[in-house]
Amino acid sequence: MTIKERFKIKAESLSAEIKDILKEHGSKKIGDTTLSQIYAGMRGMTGLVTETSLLDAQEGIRFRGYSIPEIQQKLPKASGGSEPLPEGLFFLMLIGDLPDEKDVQELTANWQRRSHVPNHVFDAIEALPVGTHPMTQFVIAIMALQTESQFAKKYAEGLNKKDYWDAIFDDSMNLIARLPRVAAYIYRRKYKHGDHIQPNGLLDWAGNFAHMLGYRDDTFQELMRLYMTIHADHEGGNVSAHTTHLVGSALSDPYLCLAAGMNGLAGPLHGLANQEVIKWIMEMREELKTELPSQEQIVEYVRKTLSEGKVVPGYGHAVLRKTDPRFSAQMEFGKKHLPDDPLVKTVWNIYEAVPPVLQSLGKIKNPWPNVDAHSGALLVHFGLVEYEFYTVLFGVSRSLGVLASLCWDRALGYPLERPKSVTTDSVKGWIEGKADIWGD
Ligand code: HAX
Repeated sequence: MTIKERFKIKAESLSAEIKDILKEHGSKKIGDTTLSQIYAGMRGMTGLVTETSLLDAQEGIRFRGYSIPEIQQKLPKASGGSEPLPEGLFFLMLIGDLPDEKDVQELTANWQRRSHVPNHVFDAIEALPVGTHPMTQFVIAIMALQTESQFAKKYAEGLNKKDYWDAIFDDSMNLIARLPRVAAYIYRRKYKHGDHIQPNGLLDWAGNFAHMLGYRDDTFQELMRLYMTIHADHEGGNVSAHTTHLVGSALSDPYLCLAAGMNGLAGPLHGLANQEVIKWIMEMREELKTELPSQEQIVEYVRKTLSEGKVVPGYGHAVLRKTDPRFSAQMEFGKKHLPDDPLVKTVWNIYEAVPPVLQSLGKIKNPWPNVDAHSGALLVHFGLVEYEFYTVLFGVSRSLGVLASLCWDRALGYPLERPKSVTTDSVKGWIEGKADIWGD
């Protein structure tokens, strides 16, 4: 059975289950929304269904019930490697079952078959000034790829709504297959004088991405497998996942949806934080004129950052209230492969120094590091020092989660998303008992 046939069976079964759940329990209430929540970015408000992963504030992310250490242990690895293959995580998120070696090999081969990038996409990238931020180039390349959308073509021809998922599935698979080539092209164009590297059809998805970026080291390939796995999904409410889902609810095709999600990922409070972390550490080292600042120096620098009205990048989270297990997984990788790297050691010293300072402010709900606090230092070790590119790496990985979810959105027939908004005048009227805040 193909992965598409397996997905169809799973989707039909869940769709029937959801109908039953709603029939019996549809009028039950989940939580009470406060006025503060409406003004404060909907924090803690349940308003979305996302099948691929679930975030616990204390424990961190679980993909279909499996924690990061569990997926590291249970997902198939590349031959001779010890990190999970992102193909396996995609299979798990899409199908809901752990894949075996054969499933993962099939997915690698499937994505290789779909990976051809048409020339006009490279032309669109080449039309931009070379100094253009890599995330801008990435989004424009995704938009240029939109000419390939099966969903858009079939919808224009009059697609039956029960078949939406099928074209969305093919678009999503094609996009995932093509993104590493596009991202590597942007990297080599901007930083390696346009000296491009052809794909290697014998490698897995992340291994081939590392190869096209120009990094041959086996340990770097392992890092890319881990990186592409742990950045893929963080339930549905984060900006990139929510945006992709929201835009998809208008029946925009996966190219339009992913480009929108990637624009959200490019914000410094979300995915761009990974470049901000390395930029911040490099500036600290330069100002202090040392490669390995002491704890006291770091504390001083953090205080300075805060006094300038800036955030400490890589720290804090809207949902998590503990050290991000994605940070811990990268720390373990560092301890295993590069324990003496001064930049990696600085990241660990920051981990000791920063939380007490943030805690002492009394307003930050989570003083602990998130995924972005660690990733850059590992990349720098292998020579990938061009930190403006880091969010593109995050984006290639994030496509796995948000596009698996988009397949589910259409397979389950979710409707247009359209929450109610209010004005402050209407809130004031409601407080005074003069108006109904919920009225139109
Ligand atoms: N440094 C300084 N101040 C911080 C802070 C940090 N790392 N984290 C939170 N705060 C501040 C907030 O700005 C807010 O201040 P004001 O009341 O003055 O506006 C206050 O503490 C309360 O914020 P919170 O409730 O704890 O956090 P939020 O849910 O509002 O925001 C953020 C969560 C991730 C946006 C926030 O912690 C932050 O800006 N962190 C730094 C940027 C970062 O690392 N982003 C990546 C997050 C993970 C991710 O999406 N990766 O892609």
